[in-house]
Amino acid sequence: MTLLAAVDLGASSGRVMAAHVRGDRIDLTETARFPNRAVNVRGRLYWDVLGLWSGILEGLRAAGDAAAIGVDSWAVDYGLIGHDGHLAANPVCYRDNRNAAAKTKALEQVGAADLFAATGIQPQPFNTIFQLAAETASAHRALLIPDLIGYWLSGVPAWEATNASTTGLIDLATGDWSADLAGRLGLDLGLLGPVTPTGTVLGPVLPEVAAATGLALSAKVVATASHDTAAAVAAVPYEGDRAAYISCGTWSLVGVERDEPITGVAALEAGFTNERGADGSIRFLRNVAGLWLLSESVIAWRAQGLDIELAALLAEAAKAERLRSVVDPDDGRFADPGDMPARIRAYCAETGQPIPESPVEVAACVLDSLALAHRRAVAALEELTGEAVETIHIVGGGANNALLCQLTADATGRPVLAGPDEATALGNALVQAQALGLIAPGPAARRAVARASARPRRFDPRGPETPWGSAAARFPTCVA
Ligand code: LFR
Repeated sequence: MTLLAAVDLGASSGRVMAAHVRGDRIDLTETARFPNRAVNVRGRLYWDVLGLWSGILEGLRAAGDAAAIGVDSWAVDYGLIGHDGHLAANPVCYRDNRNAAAKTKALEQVGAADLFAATGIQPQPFNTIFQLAAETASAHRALLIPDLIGYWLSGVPAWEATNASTTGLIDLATGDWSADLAGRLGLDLGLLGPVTPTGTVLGPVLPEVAAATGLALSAKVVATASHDTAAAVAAVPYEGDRAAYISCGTWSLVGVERDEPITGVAALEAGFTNERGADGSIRFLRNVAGLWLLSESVIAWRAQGLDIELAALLAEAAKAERLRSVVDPDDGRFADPGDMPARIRAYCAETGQPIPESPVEVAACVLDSLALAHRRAVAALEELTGEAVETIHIVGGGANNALLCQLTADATGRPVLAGPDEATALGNALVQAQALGLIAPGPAARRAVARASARPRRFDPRGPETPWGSAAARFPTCVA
């Protein structure tokens, strides 16, 4: 048995998992979980990266004698490092509003279709390319969040490939930073170093990290699939062909794996993106606003003094009238942190639907709406790839939300296989295990271990899809 530590940072919480590699399977135990939420200071949304670092050190201390550590997190955000090697500015959250104007300006210089054709990345305001265009601080290096943590752990700067692909600055043809795009947008490529192949062993932990955590000086830091979605997709326990995945947490990332990108205007307009997978494959997927709508609602209710218990709320929402009111989760108004129930009510009022008042009604509306958005994305996937989707794997925290899994099966008319819920940490550990030679290389060997490590729970559609089809047709923005 070999012990690895998987550090997995999400937009609402971070965790450290001890991964016990036992030949043909990996068992995970959580050693620390700590909250994460963007912090608003003078109108700018920051991440509390130092709070995360403290949580990581605590989790590593509790993990014991790990042979290696890998870090994954949400994509696109970065920390700036000065010439002295220290943090030069606090990382800004991708939901900060500095990006929208930068995106508009950049798209005037390089059209959306050209940008998409060159990089395969859906132009979204939060892409690193637009964040760098909006950046006011100057620095020596920009390190994406997992690379920043990896640098603090090992002293070695890296630009891991799966996460680098999400920046919107990697040329699809070369797999390297696009000097052309950087030149046209006036971005300093000197901030970025060579793209680091996924699974590179960066080196041992720094002595100060070993001292703070009790890790051995020989413990290695591995550049795992550091984009959380890439890590989750690396651990999908596919059981057959023609399966799509939904990596479901703050976001629902709905997609398939492919050998080749799809960069035509239809994919651009349908909101799809082509990110790098752990083995250099393409993760062709669409970002659907996910359980963020629910988690922000819970925060708003608790701030109002309501005593909300999530499991009880979901149990009631399961019994609520279905499809009473639905919203398009991807409507821009839901993107910023804030009072989600109020925004949902405003949307329903504007569209002439019954207004969800109680938390149960709001939760039912959110879950029906997410299931509909999953349906829309799966339909678009089939159309764009020309390949049928027969099964849907839901992985990540959303796999524990039985109601969402059932509604997704109902709305899409496809069986849903739910789990593993810790797909991201599992994928993180699987890629590390391969880098250390504990598991044979390649996706097939990795998926065999993923299958042995977690048995998915199956949800079959309960009835005809018809009501979902007509609910989707209620909105021009929500057509299936
Ligand atoms: C999911 C995720 C998505 C990315 C979004 C923003 O956690 O990494 O893949 O588009 O967060 O970084």
